[in-house]
Amino acid sequence: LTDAADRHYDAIVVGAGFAGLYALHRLRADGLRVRVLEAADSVGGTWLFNRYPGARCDIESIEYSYSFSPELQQEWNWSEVLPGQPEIEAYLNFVADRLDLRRDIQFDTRVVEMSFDEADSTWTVRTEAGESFTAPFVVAATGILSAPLDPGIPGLDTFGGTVLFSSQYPREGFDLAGRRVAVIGTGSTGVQIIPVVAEQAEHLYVLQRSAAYTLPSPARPYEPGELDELKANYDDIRAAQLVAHVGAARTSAFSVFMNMGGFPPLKTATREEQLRAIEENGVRGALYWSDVLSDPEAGELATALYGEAVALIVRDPRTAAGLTPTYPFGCKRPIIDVGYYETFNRDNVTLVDLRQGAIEEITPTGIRTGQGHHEVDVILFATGFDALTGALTRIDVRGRGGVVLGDVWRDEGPVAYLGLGVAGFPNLFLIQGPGSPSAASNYLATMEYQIRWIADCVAHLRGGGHQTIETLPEAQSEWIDGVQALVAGSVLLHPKCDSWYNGANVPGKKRMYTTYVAGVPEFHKQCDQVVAAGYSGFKIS
Ligand code: NA7
Repeated sequence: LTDAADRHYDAIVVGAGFAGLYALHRLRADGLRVRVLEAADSVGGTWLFNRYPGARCDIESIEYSYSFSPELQQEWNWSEVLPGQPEIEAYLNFVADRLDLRRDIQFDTRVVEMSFDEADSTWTVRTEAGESFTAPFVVAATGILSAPLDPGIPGLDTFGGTVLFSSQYPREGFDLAGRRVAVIGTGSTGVQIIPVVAEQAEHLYVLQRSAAYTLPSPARPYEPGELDELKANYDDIRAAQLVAHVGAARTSAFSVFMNMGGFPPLKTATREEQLRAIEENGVRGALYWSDVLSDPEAGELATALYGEAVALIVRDPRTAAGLTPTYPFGCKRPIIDVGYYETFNRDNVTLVDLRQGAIEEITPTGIRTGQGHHEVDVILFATGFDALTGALTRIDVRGRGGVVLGDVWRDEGPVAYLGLGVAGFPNLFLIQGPGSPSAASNYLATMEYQIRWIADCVAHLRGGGHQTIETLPEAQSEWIDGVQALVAGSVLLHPKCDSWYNGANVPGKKRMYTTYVAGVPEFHKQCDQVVAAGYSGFKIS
């Protein structure tokens, strides 16, 4: 251990994923002494841990990448439109090397406690190994989907086979050949895993609690020369990205679902027109009508038609019915897939629709549901995350008066101002925290914006001889109320929609929708205005 003076920094960044790496680079460029603390042994964050078979981004590589450096943009070559996990991990390693970031990152260092000392306006950050670091500023680059959800199924510790988590998949991979595998979870992750595992496993049981709406993915390799052409126009691509509602103007899960304008309403379509739509367009034909999101009755018709479209692909009628959602389309994050429904036509794949009988327990040899016992060798959990807040509630974060951030979020729900600051926690900056566009956008667009915002703010404070910036409680309440007003009356608040979007996927978490849906450009404008008004809504001391 070095002595205390050596462990005092101008800023501490927690996490070395996309956000942490850029925060380090940007703050260091301003002359700050920065230390990044990272639990893993390498860079990558979410894209290091989620190395499960089939892991792939659902936003185009040239937009889901750093925009701050023309050199990085030109030097890195993406091979695919929607990049796979290995390529993103390699990209982040390239960036870390190219910008010489590793010298300021301490790996294998899990932060367990952060407390703010009011006497000297300093954060003390403690690690699992007992080290402590101090700094006036902390950037929590801890990720929005980085705290895996414990599925809490009784008997898991008695299981004699192998337990895998999609979000902690073994680095060396895992040979599934000849094994009976259960995948639990059919969100974006499960839908990606299932077709790949089906090809490897002897038998795959898909344990599904809620059926997904998923549309065919536009994933493909770039054509020869295509990337060069895109790179030649990178300035235009980035400019278009920044004015796009979701922070991505090109191919993405959002574009697949949003390019539905210009179609007639489903409610007035004849039966022949409805059937023709699904025969010609598959599942997409059930959803692309203009009234599906705005009119609940049209939404119900669309769900039924979606089931008919699934039944055109999946041969076994019972399986097709099991794959039909029972909640409205549009209230969970869009999912795109590669051969998902076709997978259920394989002889070695069985759908276990948990709506017909839930999981009761895990036994030494498998999983017991209300429908019987399924003998398996491997259980692979793709059960999601304690999103947005989970990474920070797992750290003992104490602000003014020793108030614990986890307690605030438990009692008030996930609150923050501009997704950046929480009242009572001075000089602690969140990235894409509650009330930011996070889930409804390309994470990278606002992440980069926020880090520039934070760096400028820190420079402003240091330049003016100020010690702290702190969210005002009334500004926070007003912001969160505004965020919720944006979705009032929309399908996003439908009571049947339990998801990480509203916290309902985590037992005991306050159900609250805190994603900003007025769009990335508007969000950035609002944050700019706060600065122009002298950091309105914050108290600077
Ligand atoms: P999600 O979207 O939260 O999906 C988790 C899935 O796991 C979902 O199908 C859940 O069913 C299911 N789940 C969770 N707990 C259980 C238990 N105990 N038993 C059975 N099934 C369970 O997480 P993902 O990782 O797929 O995706 C997260 C985001 O990452 C995604 O939106 C993209 O932005 C990238 P449920 O629907 O709750 O009934």
